[in-house]
Parts: sequence; structure tokens; C-alpha cells
Amino acid sequence: MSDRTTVSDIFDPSEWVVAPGSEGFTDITYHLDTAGQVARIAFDRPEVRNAFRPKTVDELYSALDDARQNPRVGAVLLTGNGPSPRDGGWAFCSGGDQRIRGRDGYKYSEEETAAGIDPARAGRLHILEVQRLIRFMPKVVIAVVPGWAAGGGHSLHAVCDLTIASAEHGRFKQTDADVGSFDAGYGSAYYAKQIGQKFAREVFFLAEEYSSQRAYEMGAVNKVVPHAELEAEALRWARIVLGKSPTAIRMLKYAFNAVDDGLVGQQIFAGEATRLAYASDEAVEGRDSFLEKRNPDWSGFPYHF
Ligand code: S0N
Repeated sequence: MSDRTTVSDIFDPSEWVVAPGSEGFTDITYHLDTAGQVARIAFDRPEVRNAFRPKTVDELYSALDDARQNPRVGAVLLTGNGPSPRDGGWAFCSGGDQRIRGRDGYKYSEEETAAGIDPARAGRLHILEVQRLIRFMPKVVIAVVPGWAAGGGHSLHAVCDLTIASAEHGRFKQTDADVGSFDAGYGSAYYAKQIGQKFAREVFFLAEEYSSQRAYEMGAVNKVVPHAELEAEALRWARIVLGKSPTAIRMLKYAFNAVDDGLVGQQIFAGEATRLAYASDEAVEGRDSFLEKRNPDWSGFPYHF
């Protein structure tokens, strides 16, 4: 576990406070900016290029869900702490921890579950639940990539709304096919919608290494910035987003999602539309007519065209 005031070499402790409830996390760090409006959630296993084990994913889900439910938070930075104390290497995330991968998913260790391992939670692939949380939360999630984004870490960057990457240390590599793994959802099919089929197939079928600049040219990265400025620039972007209408941002995110998310995308967008409609006099008349046990009077609500 890192010292929470100096979690990463490019982390500015004057900008952040430890998020309440996150003090016991061992695999990630979770901070809120001093205004309480931006969340910074970071993988904190730099010695293994921020690979995730089941406990990492549990903590990540918990922090992201806390940020989702916090009405003051409008943007989330997802990043990786670093550098590695072992060799100085930087990482966003290198995906599932291959050391504890079993035939049915990723295994909890005794260390991860002090109270023992619930057999029902033995083999886990719940990083996909994290992907859906990022995808469906009505807030902008920015991948801040200070080093390697590989395997399942590459998929996480793909599912984030925006990606900002370190010019010097950012590296992208989709290793899934090297290790017998395949993200057949957002990590590949949706990623192909971002950068195009030819590039996406190249990234997966060859599993080569791409610099931040090359990833930017391919359309996978929004901005490449000097390493030392990465977190400051990401925070600046988050604060720009905070200057926009919360309702416009959530409707836009769900509009961007809907075309690729089928009925789930339609359901989420429609749910928000319903919530907006509830504020109208027309919807109030419908509710009141029921409560007052009378027929609704729609005469004040013309069929607009
Ligand atoms: C990231 C790489 C390219 C970095 O190379 P570099 O800089 O040469 O460092 P290394 O010396 O290789 O690494 C430093 C130390 O860190 C350990 N390490 C690195 N990555 C992992 C990892 N993923 N698991 C365990 N350990 C890791 C190294 O072993 C080394 O330690 P020592 O010196 O003690 O050996 C390079 O490290 C690399 O290629 N890493 C592996 C990337 C990878 O293949 N990840 C797994 C891919 N698959 C998934 O992530 C599946 C995830 C998933 O859950 C999923 C499930 C269902 C559907 C979809 C998904 C999905 O999201 O994909």
C-alpha cells in the first residue's frame, strides 16, 4: 500500500484529499479533488505494471460506484500510480494478474480475503462489471495513461470516454491473444468503432507495441502530453467538463452510447428522457389524475409537430 500523500511521482498532493471510506484499500487509491468534484482512482500495484487481481477489481468497482453515486462528482480520472519501485517502469494497467488466473477465471488468494474464500466467488471475471460501470455512469471518465495500457488495461482505456497519455512513457499493447484471453465486447468490437476495423484487427492480431503518439494518430487517444504534466492536464480537462451542464453531459454520453448498446442503451437513454418528462405539467397531470381518481385532462397539451 502506498503512502497516500505521495501515491505517484506525478501526483500533486495539494490538489487531492483521500476519499472517505477508501483508507483500507490496498490495491487502488481513491482521491477527490479539494472541491470534491473530480474523482481520481488509480491502480496501485506498480510492481506488476498495475495488473489487477480480484481484490483490485472489487476495490475499483467500489470506488467507481461511490463516484457514480456522489452527486458532487462530475468527472472521474482513472489512472495508474507509479513508477514501479523495482525498475522504474510506468503503467496504467496491464490487465488481469496472470499469476492467479485459473481455468474458470481469476482466483482470490488467502491474503485477499482475510475471512476466507467464499467458493461462490472462486473464479472471477468481474472486470467486465467495471467496464459496464464506466460505460453506464452518467459522468465523464477519463483514462489517464502514464505508462503501459496492456491486455485488460487496454480494454479499460478503450471503454473510458476520453484518453490522455504520457508522451514519454505511454505504451499501448493488446496482449489478449498472446495469453489466450479475449475481450470480445467493448475492448475489441467497440474499440474497432473508435479506430476502424483495419487498425483494430492489427492491434489485436499482431499485439504489437504502440506509442502514445501512434495511438493518437490511430484515433485511440485524445491527447498526448509531457509526462510531468499528465495529471495536471487531466485535471484541467475534468474541470472543463465540470463547467458544462450536468444534464447535457449525461444525455450526450448516453446518446453516444445508445447506438452501440442496443436495447440497454435505449433503456438508459429513455430512462433519462422519462426523468426529464416527469418535470413537465403534462406528466404532473397524469400523476394527479390518478391520485385524484379522475380522467386525465390532456386538453392543455397539444400534439406538437
Ligand atoms: C505490460 C508489459 C507489456 C510490460 O512489459 P515490461 O515493461 O517489459 O515489464 P515486465 O518485465 O514484463 O513486467 C514487470 C513485472 O510485472 C509483471 N507483470 C506485468 N504484467 C503482469 C500481469 N498482467 N500479470 C502478472 N504480472 C504482470 C511481470 O511479470 C514483471 O514481474 P517479474 O519481473 O516478477 O516477472 C508486460 O508486462 C506484459 O505483457 N504483461 C502482461 C499483459 C497481459 O497479457 N495481460 C493479461 C491480458 N488479459 C487480460 O487482461 C484479461 C482480463 C480480463 O479479466 C478479461 C476477462 C474477460 C473478458 C475480457 C477481459 C479483458 O478485459 O481483456
